[in-house]
Amino acid sequence: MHRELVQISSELIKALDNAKHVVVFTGAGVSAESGVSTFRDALSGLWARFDPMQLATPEAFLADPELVWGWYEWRRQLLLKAQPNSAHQAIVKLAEQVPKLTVITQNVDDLHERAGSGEVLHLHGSIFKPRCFNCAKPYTLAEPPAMTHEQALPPPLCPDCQGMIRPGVVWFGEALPQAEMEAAFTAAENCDVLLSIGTSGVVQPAAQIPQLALRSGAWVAHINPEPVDCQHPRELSLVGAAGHILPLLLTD
Ligand code: BJW
Repeated sequence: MHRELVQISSELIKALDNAKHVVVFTGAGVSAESGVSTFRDALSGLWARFDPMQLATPEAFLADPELVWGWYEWRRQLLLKAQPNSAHQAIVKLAEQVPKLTVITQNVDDLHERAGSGEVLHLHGSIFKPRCFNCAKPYTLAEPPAMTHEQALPPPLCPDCQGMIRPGVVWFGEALPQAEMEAAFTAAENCDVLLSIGTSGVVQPAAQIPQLALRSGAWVAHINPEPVDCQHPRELSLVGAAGHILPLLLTD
């Protein structure tokens, strides 16, 4: 057991050693060390510069499709250049050290998959799976245009119905994908340890997942540079960057 972690919690390490099923629940913070902006960090988060209601709702898209599509194409271009970091890689190694591990992410990037995680439950969709706003048919995107900054771009049109192509993400006011939600809630109810990594825990219904695991008897550890207020005896806050803390949880 790593000395730094013994000081943090030997109980968590014991729970991990005995766990039959571990859930890893991630938010934007797990990709921060890959250079991907979070949403709500006061200085560097996307929402410090943009109003979420102007960019991440279906109403915003219909009101100004070029603004919204251009913003997502800019982010897609950045994500294509980003690489998985040591947090994504530690999750892959952890999966080799426990009998069963489920990755649930709120992220629309594919960095877990590119690090080598198998099945990943994407609760808020994927920026790489656009579809028609009108008929929902999936659309294959070309490389994003070279952009040096966010810029307005007209969305492509659906070859079948001429509807506008939209990003394959879940916007505010939209339902989460049902199969992923059900699988995520079932995993949270049946795991022994849940690691909640790099999420502010404010967006519903995903934010219920750690509480669901706690109520079902699991240990829950929050990994975040900001301390997380813990109310439950089986809940811990491991303060630090995911890329630093997660490798400490691995068996040497
Ligand atoms: C690090 C780090 C490092 C930094 N290492 N950590 C109940 C009450 C109130 C409101 C609602 C409610 N139920 C529903 C709502 C409305 C709404 C909601 O939750 N609003 C609240 C914000 C008030 N929810 C919805 O609308 C959801 N839909 C819904 O409920 O539908 C109901 C319905 C049912 C049936 C039919 C129709 C409707 C949908 C929510 C969709 C969220 N979408 C977004 C945008 C996705 C597209 C895009 O990428 O643009 O998803 S919003 C944004 O927030 C994104 C994220 O996945 C999500 C969560 O953010 P996350 O990941 O936690 O990031 P941050 O930035 O908040 O936090 C980063 C953390 O990392 C910080 O803590 C840092 O400290 C930390 N960190 N560096 C570790 N190195």
